[in-house]
Amino acid sequence: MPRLVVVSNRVAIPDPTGKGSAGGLAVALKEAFQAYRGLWFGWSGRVSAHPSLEPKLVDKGNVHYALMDLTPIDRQEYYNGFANRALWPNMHYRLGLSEFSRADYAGYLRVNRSFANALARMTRPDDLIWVHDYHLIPLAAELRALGLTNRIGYFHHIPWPAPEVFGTLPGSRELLRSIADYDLVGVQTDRDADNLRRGIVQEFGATQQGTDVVVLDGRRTRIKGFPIGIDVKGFQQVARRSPAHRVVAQTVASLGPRRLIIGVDRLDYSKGIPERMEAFERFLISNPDQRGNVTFLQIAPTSRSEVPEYASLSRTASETLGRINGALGEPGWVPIQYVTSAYPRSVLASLYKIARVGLVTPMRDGMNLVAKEYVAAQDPEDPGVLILSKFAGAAQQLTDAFIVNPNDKFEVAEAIRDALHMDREERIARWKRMMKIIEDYDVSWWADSFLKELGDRKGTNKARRRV
Ligand code: ADQ
Repeated sequence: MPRLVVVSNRVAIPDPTGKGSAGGLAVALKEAFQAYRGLWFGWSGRVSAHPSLEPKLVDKGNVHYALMDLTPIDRQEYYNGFANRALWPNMHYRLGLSEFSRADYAGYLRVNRSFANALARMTRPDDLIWVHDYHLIPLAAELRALGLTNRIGYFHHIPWPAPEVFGTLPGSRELLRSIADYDLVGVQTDRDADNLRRGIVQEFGATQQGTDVVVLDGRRTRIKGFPIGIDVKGFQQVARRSPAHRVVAQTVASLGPRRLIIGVDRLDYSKGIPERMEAFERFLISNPDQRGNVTFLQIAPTSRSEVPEYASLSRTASETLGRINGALGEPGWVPIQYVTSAYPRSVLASLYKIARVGLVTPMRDGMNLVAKEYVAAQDPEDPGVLILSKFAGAAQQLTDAFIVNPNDKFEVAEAIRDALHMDREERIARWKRMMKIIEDYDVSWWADSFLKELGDRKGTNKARRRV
């Protein structure tokens, strides 16, 4: 069995107390690391003025962790700058928010190169290398330039936009070319895969072999959809135990007979949080009989607060909230409850279960795991209804949700009304069909199928592509 080497921007070391809420990728890779001996390489999350060029090594069970520190400038240019201010908005189709700077792009390439240098010294020829997400797109190109011929895979967690959109970003041509240094590239949906393959074919005149493979300068890269899933059993176990947590008890007490609508997202402009509040406002205006009978709880932990666009979003969300609650609230009833804390998974699971409607309306999202968690947490005898944006990758799979366009607040408001009125029989029928898909394509399926295909040596690229 080859060794599995995972590379991601942040590395999640298990909490020694076992109490901490494990990050998404840590949960996703747990079983894969049980099957393979593993190394997980990436940023420690720390900055230091003079970081070592060698990673700090930590051993936990059968996984070795290799942690790199960054300089403050690296963090600013690579992470806050190019990754989160240029690539992230571009890939979420928000061209007006994408801020390109040459210094940031140079910093992004520099960190990728220094990660590749450190990683190359630790790899063995038969290691399977699995790189994660948009922070590290050029990593394989850097590793190949150092002579590595390993099987290298990449999974892209966020949308891959149409070539016409991606092509507006300076540096996009070089990044697209570096995709061809991977053997296998996984994206969330078939549409993303098509966008990426089309980009490489259009930009470089690469040839396509069959549906999935592009060939550029004699190198074959397989590009296809591997929709990420959740740990269904683990999540359901957590949802079944109703925790005696203050937040759950207070939510139940404050609701009384009212029905709950829930939204759970990182505070990010891709998630459509102010737009969702306005859709709920529209619902209350169009359905005055519902005022005082429904509460919308939006949980939105602050993220990337060093990036100016996120500070601006935070202000917009608070202003929208204040305006709506001021205009429509009554003594004893606040229409929208808004909290910016992160909660343990058990609390989220209980809140999902209590909520009659899960409102998941991102403007764009690679997949959106909250949609799947909401469905998995429901009571099979009396499930709630999922309202889901057509622009979330999850909408390609969960076609039994109420699929909406989040740009149309009237459409979302109507979906809220219909969801609240849906009879139990229909709720159960839709829930069962969604649950089947969530179970069939859970997180083990995702990791297993990607790694199996990455390890498959048929059509292996023997030589490196270029100097
Ligand atoms: P995210 O943009 O972070 O992930 P999402 O898929 O919804 O989006 O995952 C968020 C995770 O954080 C969920 O597991 C959720 O439970 C958790 N979470 C959210 N709010 C929380 C809170 N207040 N407290 C605790 N936990 C909270 C990126 C892409 C997605 C893609 C994933 C995985 O943007 O499109 O689905 O990676 O590939």
